[in-house]
Amino acid sequence: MADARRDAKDEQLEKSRVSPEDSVLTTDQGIPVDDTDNSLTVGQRGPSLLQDFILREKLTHFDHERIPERVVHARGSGAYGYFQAYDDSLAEYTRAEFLRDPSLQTPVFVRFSTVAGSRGSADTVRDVRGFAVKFYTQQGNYDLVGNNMPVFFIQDGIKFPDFVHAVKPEPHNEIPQAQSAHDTLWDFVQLQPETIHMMMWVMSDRALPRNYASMQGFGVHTFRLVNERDESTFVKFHWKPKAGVHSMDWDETQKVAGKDPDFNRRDLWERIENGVYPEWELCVQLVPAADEHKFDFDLLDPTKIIPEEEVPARPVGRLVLNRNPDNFFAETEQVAFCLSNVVPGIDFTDDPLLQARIFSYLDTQLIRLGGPNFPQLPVNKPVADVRNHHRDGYHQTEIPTGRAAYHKNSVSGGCPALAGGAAFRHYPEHLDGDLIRKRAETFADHYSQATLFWNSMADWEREHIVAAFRFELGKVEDVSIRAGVVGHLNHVDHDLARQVAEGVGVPVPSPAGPNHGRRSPALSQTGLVGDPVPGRKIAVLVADGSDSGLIATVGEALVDAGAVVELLAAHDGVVQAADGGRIEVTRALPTMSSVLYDAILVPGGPTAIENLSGDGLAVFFLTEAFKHAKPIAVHADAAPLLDRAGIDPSAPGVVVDQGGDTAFPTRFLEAVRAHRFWDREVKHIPA
Ligand code: HDE
Repeated sequence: MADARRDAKDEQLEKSRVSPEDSVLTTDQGIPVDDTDNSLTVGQRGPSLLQDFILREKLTHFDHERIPERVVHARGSGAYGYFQAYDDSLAEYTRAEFLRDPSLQTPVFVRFSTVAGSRGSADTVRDVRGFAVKFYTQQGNYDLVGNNMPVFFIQDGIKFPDFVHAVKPEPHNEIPQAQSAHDTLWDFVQLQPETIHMMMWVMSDRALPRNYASMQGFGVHTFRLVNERDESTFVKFHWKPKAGVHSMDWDETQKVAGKDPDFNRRDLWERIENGVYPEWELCVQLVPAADEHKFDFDLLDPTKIIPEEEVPARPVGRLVLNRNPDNFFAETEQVAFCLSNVVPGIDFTDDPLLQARIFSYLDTQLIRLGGPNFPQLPVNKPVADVRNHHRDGYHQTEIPTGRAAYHKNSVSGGCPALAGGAAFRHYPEHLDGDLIRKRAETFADHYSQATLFWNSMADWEREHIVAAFRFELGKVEDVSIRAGVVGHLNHVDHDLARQVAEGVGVPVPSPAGPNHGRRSPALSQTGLVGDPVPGRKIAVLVADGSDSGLIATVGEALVDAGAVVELLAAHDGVVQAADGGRIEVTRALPTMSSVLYDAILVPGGPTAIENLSGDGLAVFFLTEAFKHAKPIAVHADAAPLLDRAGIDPSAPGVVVDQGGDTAFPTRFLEAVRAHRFWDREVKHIPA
């Protein structure tokens, strides 16, 4: 079978790749250089010379290395892959070939990101994640620039600068970095209730993804699919991860931010290097044009979902990420997503947030990438032919030949000729109205869907949401802002408002009205388990005297299921197994932490257990993993160690091998598949 990673985009990129192999150091002009360590000086201790073009070129290039980071979504990581439609079932709705022709494997580049933090901020902060996909289709580039949450903070793009200024570090002291827990954000929220639905999502575990591979993605806006007859169907795009939707514990994310700020980036990179390719299903919710007004919300309002129980999300294709970029700056930093990049068969709606985005992305690339030729950068270049009369500008890297840079022309034989039937045609929407500056009345309900979200959560999800509001508002200094937010939560659900109010020391408001009681089970992570095992990291705690038999059998079962198994001991090198054999240590305990792993295995061997029980790092490792609701598998010998770590061996997710239990590896694997045991009682655990 042909290597799916060698596609048209990769072949195109190959022409831009420059390898250092078998090369000699030169200047940018190709002049060979034999000393890049010493500048040209007068005598050994004399001044440097202006004529030292080697020094000047090196410094000048360095001085100009930085470009502006993205205004939002500055921190991100990307990868290449492909998209393939399952069948031709969308052919009746859209002219977009990549969506309707199952024989096409369309190359893609995907960039995941956090929103608020700077380029060097930590991955695991409480934030929305960007999920931007560039499809290099044969009809031109299509960019689906989405998030991992299906709604947004605001309804109209004109509010975006206000919102971003509120969530970013405060302007007087540039504090806090990559955090939403500060006064200006929550002040914005209390004064702009359209944010409330999105704030429910941001306070939920969706804002703490375990990895990019287990995040859902959403196009957020309602778009249009347009067919050959110029008929339009409304569409919402969803990405559903094969690995399920999984999150981390809030305490854990904060620790990971220090232990490994690149946690999500590293995970994506390692998965792809290890051949555990992240995969998503593209699903669409289709709404016939005639049904535009049949919902109790406005389809054009980006603070609303279409509940999947009302309009099912129908799977139409598969996205696979299978190749890491060669160079972070050249590819991941310079990739330029633009909402205006649509292909024939996909079109916009009048969603006022979307309308502003169609302008904003192209605009931002012009300053970020320094001019109008950024689509020529290798990562941005379409695999479709590009021919037009645009000329010149900074960084023109192509050499357009011929005399005519205008249309119509006769000197170039009229070329490039107009595209005819294959051309992009805007959906011929009929519009009629007065110019007004006023929010649509159909956008006025800010609470019903926030309530729907709350009602749809499992108990543990609700507990996490309450804890998140308490944490965030607890950091807000102005108590009137806390009370203002609680006032809005009271319209979402009185019990939610009460719990938050009690946590942040503001009065509990009297009930604002009954909860409508509706639920959308598709919103809870409980039902989105998937298969999270491939790529998962399992720590095996070993010491002199460990039973290597159990390590082998359980390790094999885990590795067969795609997990990564690492053996941790007090020191690097080897430890001696109970049977006198050698156990190779993968990493020394002091360099790692439980928060970097998904599950823990402690093999038996009384001496090893005694050794581990005397090692504070090993004991804390277990205590902390237990606190973070992770699966823990131990041999029965480990009882004293569990005791020291404050772990109840009968707690959910603690798998004990009484000795010779052949089902033990399977039982542990099932626990790893379950991801976390959120119902575990951990209040008394100090970690
Ligand atoms: Fe963005 N957004 N955004 N945004 N956005 C940017 O474009 C903007 C919005 C999203 O990996 C910027 O290239 C406006 C919604 C992602 O490179 C900028 C509005 C959604 C990324 C910009 C929105 C997003 C961006 C900054 C309101 C989810 C990262 C740098 C009208 C559906 C793309 C850049 C990447 C990036 C503007 C709202 C997602 C400034 C004006 C809604 C994933 O152009």
